[in-house]
Amino acid sequence: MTEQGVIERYCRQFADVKDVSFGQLANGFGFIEIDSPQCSGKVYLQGAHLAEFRRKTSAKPLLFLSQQAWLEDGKPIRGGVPICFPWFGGRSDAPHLPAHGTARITPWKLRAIENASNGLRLTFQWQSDGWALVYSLVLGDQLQLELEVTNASFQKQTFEAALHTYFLIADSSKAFLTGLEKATYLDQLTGKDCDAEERAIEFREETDRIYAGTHAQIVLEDPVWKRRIVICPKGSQSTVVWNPWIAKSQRMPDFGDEEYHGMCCVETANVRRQSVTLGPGERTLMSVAIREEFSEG
Ligand code: TA6
Repeated sequence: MTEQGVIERYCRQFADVKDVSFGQLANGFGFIEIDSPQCSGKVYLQGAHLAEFRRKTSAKPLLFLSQQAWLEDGKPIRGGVPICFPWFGGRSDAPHLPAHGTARITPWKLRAIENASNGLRLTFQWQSDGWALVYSLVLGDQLQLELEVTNASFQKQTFEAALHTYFLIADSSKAFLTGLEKATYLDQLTGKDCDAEERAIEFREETDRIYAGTHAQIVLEDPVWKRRIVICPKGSQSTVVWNPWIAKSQRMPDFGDEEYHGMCCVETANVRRQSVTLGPGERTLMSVAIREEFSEG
């Protein structure tokens, strides 16, 4: 249960902030709603989880959220932008630990809401296991997400992180990704390292790949809705691309059997061989700017 007190405190603390309201689901799961001239959005306090985002001039929401998503304490939310930290995927050395780490299934503290030049900036913080994270989201005509990680312990530590972004698309069999043509990748389904394909990424089967290397710009082309989603990562050495396709969709209780048609994940990350090691007190930043372009006609 998100403490009732937390929501009431935020309501008082941010009473003068325009375009923002706080609420709780019937089960107490707390959230912040944004409704500004540029965009609307919804962020759950658990995981500082951006679950919904729609630019006011866009015909469609930017992010996918499963119709069957769990919205309850301690459970991951299937959609939006889960923050995977301090590890990515399952832990083979500790299989009892939650997939994708603890940050996405524990409460974050809302530290500030400010009017930035490019939108409303929400800043959250989270501390655990010798890590101190500051996550800021700017919701405006574009979406900007920035994760700052500090090693708050007295010894060297290594982490993996991913902004596990679920994008809403019309038809995954017609959408395609450009910008990764020259990147090698680890196929998570086979465990094999693969050469660059030198062509756009299309979805015809379960696709679960970790692309290595820095990428200036990745574009998710959605020809049906005539939308280009332009993804500009910084401080990210990995990009994860995922569509569960048929069989995996049927195995996920919090995901509809047919929902793979309308989504794909393009994740700004530092994972596996691109995990990050920080000395005591060291910090690092990973961010992504996401904008939409609609073609006429
Ligand atoms: O990012 C791709 C991936 O690692 C897939 O292997 C799949 O497991 C997906 O994440 C979802 O993970 P989750 O723990 O949210 O079900």
